[in-house]
Amino acid sequence: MTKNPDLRTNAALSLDAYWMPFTANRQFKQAPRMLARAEGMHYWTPEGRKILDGIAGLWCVNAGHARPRIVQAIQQQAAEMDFAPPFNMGHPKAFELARRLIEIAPAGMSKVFYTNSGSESVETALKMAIAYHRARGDGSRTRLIGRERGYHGVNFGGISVGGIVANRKMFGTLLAGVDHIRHTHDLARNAFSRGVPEYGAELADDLERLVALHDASTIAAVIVEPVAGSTGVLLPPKGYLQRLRDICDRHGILLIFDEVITGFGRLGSPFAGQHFGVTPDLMVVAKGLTNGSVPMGAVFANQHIHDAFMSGPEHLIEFFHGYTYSAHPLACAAALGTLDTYAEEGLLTRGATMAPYFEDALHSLKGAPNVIDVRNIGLVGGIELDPIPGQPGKRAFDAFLHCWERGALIRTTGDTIALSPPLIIEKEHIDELVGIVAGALKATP
Ligand code: PXG
Ligand code: PLP
Repeated sequence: MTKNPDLRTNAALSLDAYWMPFTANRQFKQAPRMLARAEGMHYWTPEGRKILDGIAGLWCVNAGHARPRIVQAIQQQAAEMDFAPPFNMGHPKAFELARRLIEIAPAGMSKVFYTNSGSESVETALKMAIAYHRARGDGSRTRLIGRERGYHGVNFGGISVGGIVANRKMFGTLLAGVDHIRHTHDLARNAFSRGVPEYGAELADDLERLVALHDASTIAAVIVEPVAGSTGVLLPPKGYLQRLRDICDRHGILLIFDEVITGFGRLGSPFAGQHFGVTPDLMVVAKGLTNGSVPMGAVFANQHIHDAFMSGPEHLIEFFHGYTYSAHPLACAAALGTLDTYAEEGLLTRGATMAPYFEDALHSLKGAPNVIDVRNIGLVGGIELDPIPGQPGKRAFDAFLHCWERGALIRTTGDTIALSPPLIIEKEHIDELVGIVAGALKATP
């Protein structure tokens, strides 16, 4: 390992060129937070400080860091075949991976289309939905429905159906023909719920309002996160997702689940669709697919959607869409190593085993300074704080900085702290993580 130069004294010199994503660049470069190494539940800084990973990197390193099967798979693949063109050509691991993914996916999800990120998966699913209706001769179904506070990545389709104002307001008119149903967050009725909240299934009926406004014959699809992550860990009220499914069925609208965060064991089942017993028509994944090791995303489709495309002359392309790096060999190898690791260690259901302990630990924060809600499901937690008047987001960001200094990596969004640790977490890690968060809440009143 190379020795780290003094990044603080050299800040202007060495940090200038990199324009960082979703980061307060000027603040960061004055006091950079660097990571140099990772293994299991931990990161290490260049100075050798050990940091407990409370967020699985960025909701993606579900099996923990530097897992041997994944490392070896990537190393071997890089030496064997670095790249294979995905258009008109194939390589065995791409097919093997799709077959293995279908085995763990919700029943009915029978085709896999590869991308390189969650954002690309979202665009792919939205295009599939519109093209599916057109392929069936129902070309007036072009409208896409998202949900307020939804996060579906950062490309134009995704921010259009997304509902986070900061991600939308700078970017002009976005995609035409998009509307949104209401979000489900309701502190007045549901604060400090353990698991899914009791109240709010009727919010799914908001889709009926949009059907009445636009007519079902113009609506292609609805996209939601089964549990919304980036917007602050918002859980679906009891019965909500089934109700959404029923309304979609009644009106011939496709239901897309964005499982970029909920996929691959986060809730204690392989996918949220299985956890809630509701199967979508299209399912979007990324992140945990390769344990965060090589960029990769995918869209799962049911047979019916796939078959609607398979109608023209056989020598013609059926779906004019794809990426240079779709089914990249390194990503396929990494994903296979990841699925092996998940299977060998039972990680896709381990979240369910650890959830009760995690839930109790999180809810011990009720009563800590400024905590106005605690939310949890599987191995995801949200701790919502009362904002400092006139400084939204600052209270949670101060807690983030405090945790970083005390040796834990957490994530904040607005004034909510999100915890989403690797699924290999043990009870003592949960105690340590929640203890550090409790300390931060006391220290930053
Ligand atoms: N859909 C959902 C539901 C996501 O959570 C994406 C799409 C986009 O994936 P890519 O791979 O293009 O980033 C995501 C990504 C946060 C945070 O702080 C969450 C995400 C990305 C960045 C930050 O909560 N989720
Ligand atoms: N821009 C140009 C000029 C290209 O040639 C390509 C791909 O061939 C792209 C963008 C898209 O790149 P990717 O397939 O990696 O998404």
